Amino acid sequence: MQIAVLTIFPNMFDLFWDHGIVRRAIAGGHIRPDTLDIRAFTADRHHVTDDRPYGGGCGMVMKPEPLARAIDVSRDRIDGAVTVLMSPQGVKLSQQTAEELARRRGLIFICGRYEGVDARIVGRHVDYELSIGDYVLSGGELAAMVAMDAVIRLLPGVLGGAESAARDSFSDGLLEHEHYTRPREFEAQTVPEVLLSGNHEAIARWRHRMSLIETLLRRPDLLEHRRLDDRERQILRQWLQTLERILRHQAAHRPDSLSGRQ
Ligand code: 9D3
Repeated sequence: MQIAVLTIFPNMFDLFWDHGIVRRAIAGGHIRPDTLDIRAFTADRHHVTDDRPYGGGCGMVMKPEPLARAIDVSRDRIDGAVTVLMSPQGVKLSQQTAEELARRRGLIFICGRYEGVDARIVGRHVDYELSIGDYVLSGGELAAMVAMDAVIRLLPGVLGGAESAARDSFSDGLLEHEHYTRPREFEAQTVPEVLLSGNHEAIARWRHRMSLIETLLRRPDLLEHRRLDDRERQILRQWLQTLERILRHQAAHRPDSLSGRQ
């Protein structure tokens, strides 16, 4: 996959391309990155990329002409590319969007700065408008790195066999179970006995239970939107029974509070 990034801060991407899985993806020929400096597509002596907003107001707007030229050049270099504008007004990035982008032949990321980019760029030259969440960044660069990282690790062959197998079995809508490594005892806390047992089936069952309870406690919204299998439903029913037993005991001890008042 060819990936172009359009930015006025191309150096910000040097470290991103040069580390970890992203670097491996480049070395393995899975992605071909291309960082383009929007400033290089300006036509004026001072290489100006922003201008004052029509209608007044504070802040500056990214000029359309350099961006349009940079997008055209990127499109010529990458056939079948879609353009992705990183912006606070965008659709929130999700794993599903990352999977969709990972199926494209090429991607062109546009990193906004200032108050935003001229609306005529968004209307005519942008296929996706993506945000990475409801908080304010200083520009689209870090957001583009987040989106690219999510996409790149999904490309076939980028993750090692074990890593991608783990992903297939467990990116299925549950949070991960907790993890332990040596030593067996750390700050007076021991590793759960089952993990030392060597019983792989028992370990798998324990991890599944832990994933389910972590998800229930921290992200109940994930369980509501997910199909539970038979075992998961049984685990939840058991917890429900335990909770009901506890509440019945409470009611028995405090008959006055049976009315359901909170
Ligand atoms: C004061 C109004 N702000 C709009 C919500 C102005 C504004 C804030 C931040 C305009 C641009 C920016 C720069 N942010 C991004 O370019 C950005 C972003 C973000 O701020 N949060 C989450 N995702 C993204 S993607 C790009």
